Amino acid sequence: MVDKLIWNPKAESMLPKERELLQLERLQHIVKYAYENVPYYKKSFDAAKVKPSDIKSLKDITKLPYTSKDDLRSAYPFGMFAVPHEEILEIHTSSGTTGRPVVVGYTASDIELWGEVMARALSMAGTTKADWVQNAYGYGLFTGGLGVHYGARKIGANIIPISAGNTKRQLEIMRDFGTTVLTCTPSYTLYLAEVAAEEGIDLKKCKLKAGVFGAEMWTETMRDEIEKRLHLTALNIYGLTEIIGPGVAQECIEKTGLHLQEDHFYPEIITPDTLLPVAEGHKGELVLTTLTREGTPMIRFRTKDITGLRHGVCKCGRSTVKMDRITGRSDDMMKIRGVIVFPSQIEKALLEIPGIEPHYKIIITRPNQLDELEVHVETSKKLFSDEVRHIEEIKNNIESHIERAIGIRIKVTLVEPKSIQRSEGKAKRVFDMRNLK
Ligand code: DLL
Repeated sequence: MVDKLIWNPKAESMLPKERELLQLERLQHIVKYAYENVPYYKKSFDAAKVKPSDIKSLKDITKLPYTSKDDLRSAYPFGMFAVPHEEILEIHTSSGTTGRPVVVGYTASDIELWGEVMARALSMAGTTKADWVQNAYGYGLFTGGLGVHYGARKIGANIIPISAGNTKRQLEIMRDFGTTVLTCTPSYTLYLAEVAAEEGIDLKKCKLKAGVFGAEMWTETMRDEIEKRLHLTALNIYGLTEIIGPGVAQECIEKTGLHLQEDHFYPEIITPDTLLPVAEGHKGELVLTTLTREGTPMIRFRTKDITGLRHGVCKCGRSTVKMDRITGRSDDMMKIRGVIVFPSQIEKALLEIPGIEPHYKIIITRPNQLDELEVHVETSKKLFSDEVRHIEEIKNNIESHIERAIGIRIKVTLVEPKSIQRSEGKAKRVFDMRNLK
């Protein structure tokens, strides 16, 4: 049973008018602070001919220039820092798979803020002092491990700081210590369930009640799969290194969107092409401004994540704006023969088919100047040992199902159970071979 807990009712259930006043006060402060302490912002505001004193209402935020990941990379390593190094307590970096990593710094007050938003997030999953939180996000420069750690510590829960990996040990600890809250990437949960079955560990008999899963894209169908296999309530957590790490937004047990901690992070949704705001409820790219960060304040950071926002009071009692599940990134959008396709559409379509395992990879190639998309998908053991004719039928069925979902026919290859590499952290599912040529 997941309790309905609100960690900070004053902040999370505030009247919208009251919150807007607080946001404006904080926005005016952070814009002036960034302008005066980070040369990058002085330069970019001056170039856009905007001064901190021009921010008279929340809408005036649109006068400010955007900040992109490339801007942050150019400032490598410490160009975005607003305080001297003596005041920085901790450093984190984005994974930096392409190019230089983004470096962010946390002052004592930023660490306090991180603990606060993460305590709010874990409370949405019913976490109390009485819980055992098995934290299987990686500790280190990645923000997942320490972010959850600070939140669980603030709540006073028992933290099992196991970090990512060591799957057999994770399961033994889960069973022997009586873990109640599991935190890791959604893809890792499926691997845990798979190894549990091999090791004869009955997850039904474990004490798991909730999971706080994020750091990568996942779908509603994946949630159903995880809940069925791990016997817990699976909730979505969102965040990014540039803003704070995990804790920017989190789902409550109503599962109707992620509450965004908007007294600390101010959200906007824009159309990536025109950079203009979209209407309430419509999807676009999320842009975030940190209202209270001291170490590395971010003004209008373009996250590239695609989502929509909805205002209103939730059944849980929180009044914070709700963000839809992320359906893709404006930069992982695939354009196949002129059609825009997001990996999440493929995942959703795949998992609707019985006998298909939630393990897949998407491969993009360009054999004759034309993009080709191929999906490798694992089948269940039973299905794989079936007659060739039957397998061919299933393959055609999947191809047609995906075609109905995305509008074009792509190639599907059924592969042996367990042949697709499992991940302990963020799963890599899209392989764009076009860049390798
Ligand atoms: O992934 C922070 C985090 C740790 C979030 C643990 C949740 C749990 P980065 O490594 O900087 O930070 O990656 C940030 O991951 O811009 C999204 O594209 C993606 N992402 C994060 N959470 C979700 C989610 C952490 N719930 C990038 N759904 C973001 C979809 C997510 N994508």
